Amino acid sequence: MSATSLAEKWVDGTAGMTRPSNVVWCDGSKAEYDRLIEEMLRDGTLLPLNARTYPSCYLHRSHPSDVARTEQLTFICTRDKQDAGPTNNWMAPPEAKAKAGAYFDGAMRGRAMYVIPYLMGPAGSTMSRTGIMVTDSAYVVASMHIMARVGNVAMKAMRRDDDFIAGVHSLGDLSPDRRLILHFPEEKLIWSVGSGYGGNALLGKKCHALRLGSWQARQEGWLAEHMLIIGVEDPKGDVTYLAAAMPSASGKTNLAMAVASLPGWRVWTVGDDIAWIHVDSTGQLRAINPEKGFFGVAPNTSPKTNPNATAMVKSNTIFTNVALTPSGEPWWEGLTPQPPAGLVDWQGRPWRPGTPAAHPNSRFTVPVHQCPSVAPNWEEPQGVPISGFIFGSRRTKVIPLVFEAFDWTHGVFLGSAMSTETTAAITGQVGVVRRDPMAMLPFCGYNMADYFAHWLATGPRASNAPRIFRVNWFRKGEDGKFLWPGYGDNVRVLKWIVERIRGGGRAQETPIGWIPAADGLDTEGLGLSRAQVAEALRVDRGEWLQALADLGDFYDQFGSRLPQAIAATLADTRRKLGT
Ligand code: OXD
Ligand code: MN
Repeated sequence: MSATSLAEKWVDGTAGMTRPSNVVWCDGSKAEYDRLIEEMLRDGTLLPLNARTYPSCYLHRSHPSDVARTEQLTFICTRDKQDAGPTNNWMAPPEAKAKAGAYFDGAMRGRAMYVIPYLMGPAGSTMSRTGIMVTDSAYVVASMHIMARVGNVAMKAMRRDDDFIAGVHSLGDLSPDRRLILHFPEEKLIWSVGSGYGGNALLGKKCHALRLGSWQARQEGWLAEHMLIIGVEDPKGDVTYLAAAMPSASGKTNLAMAVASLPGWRVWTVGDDIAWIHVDSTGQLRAINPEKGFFGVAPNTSPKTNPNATAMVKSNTIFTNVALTPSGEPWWEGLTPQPPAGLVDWQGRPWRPGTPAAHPNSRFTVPVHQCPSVAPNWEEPQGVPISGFIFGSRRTKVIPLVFEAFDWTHGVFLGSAMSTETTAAITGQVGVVRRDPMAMLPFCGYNMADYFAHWLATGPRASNAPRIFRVNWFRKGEDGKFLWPGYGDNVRVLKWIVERIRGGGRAQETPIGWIPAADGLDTEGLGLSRAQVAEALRVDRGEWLQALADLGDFYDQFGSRLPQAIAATLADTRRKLGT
């Protein structure tokens, strides 16, 4: 059977369930994108923005109850519940299919069903993978055009006739009561119904590239990670590539395109959200960005916090749930110090001060190549060589600004120990501390204990395993103010990391890892006192012991599946801290 015919057969079966009025195979062309935009401008799905200052930019307003990922409605549907593990919602595949099948039944009646063959990763890369998704949302098709490589390029990349992840998406009736995001890793299948929100509906992104991707990665011996990829260039012109895991809406896009505050230093952007990482035949870890666009959080993006993003969203961008100025420009909190007069809020109503103008999880969708800091080699099929991993989270307490793991196993432990304060990227309470190992809690498609084991096994396969670092830009002092300025000054931390990787960088040993020595960080011109830097880097034994007790409880749920090396490293750290 040819590749096309197996895909066609699956598409026919899906149409039999959803019963669209017609089926449209997408080719990924500009003409197709333009047609979709026209159609959405006509039916009000998109509003035009100021054609002079924001050419080819549009605003989409979503249903007010469909604005973020809904983790409580997201399931891993494996035959054996243990394979999904205790950190995932699980449903037995037959039950999941029966439930969602009822929502999908005839859901596309009167609408077109678009078939989108898409490639995650650069054309010509052995690391890239194909997906074929269907959807009844033109907004999803246009967004997929920006976020993935759509059309024949995807079909051509298939290695076998069944070498694709199949995804079914329908807006359904957009009711949260009839919304499910289901993953069937054993069948390479995704079913998503009842949401048009990017993280739930652009199936190439979280569903394929992370949840099913991580499952495939474990089987095939690679890593699918919630990580940005950057090249850090020093004043001599040498570039060191790093991959960094950070929870949603915690400054990942800002770091991915940071403008260095240090003369001669520069950050090159390869990706801002997902990294697929392989050990090559020489033992070098290499990463590709499987995506072709950014789906970034708008609020707080400004010429100060992220000048590159502010510049790149000035054309060919789809905005979702931002506010609108009287001159037809997008606006969000933080873009300018004062809100412009006459704002219309994200729901299309006159803005009332004291209420959000843009939704806190409002987004921009924009092609990667528009980023002024895009790395010249960002689409290199063999990927970029990774020399260091960074695990970063949002913690007002406990976690120092930066420290380095003693070795690979200790670094995996530090990643597994990550916790963070929640943000508006997920539906639910904002600002509560939750465990988020490697920033993968919502995205690991299998038992997280097995995921830790997979990480532990990957380092020794590398001829020169990357160094592992932990960062936290969000620590606050007694006065409730951030201890570190963040943004472009984070490059000062990257400088220390690069120095450490190259065998330099002054550091002192502590029970939790290597911390920059008093003069280790380049703080010249920052105006920070020595005491403030010391406070940002301080290891508080009491806070740590409490945090490690909580970590122990988290690990307990994995039972005997938790790798022994992780349990041993926890015990070792406790002992060093003086219990
Ligand atoms: C994202 C997320 O959209 O992590 O990248 O929620
Ligand atoms: Mn993300």
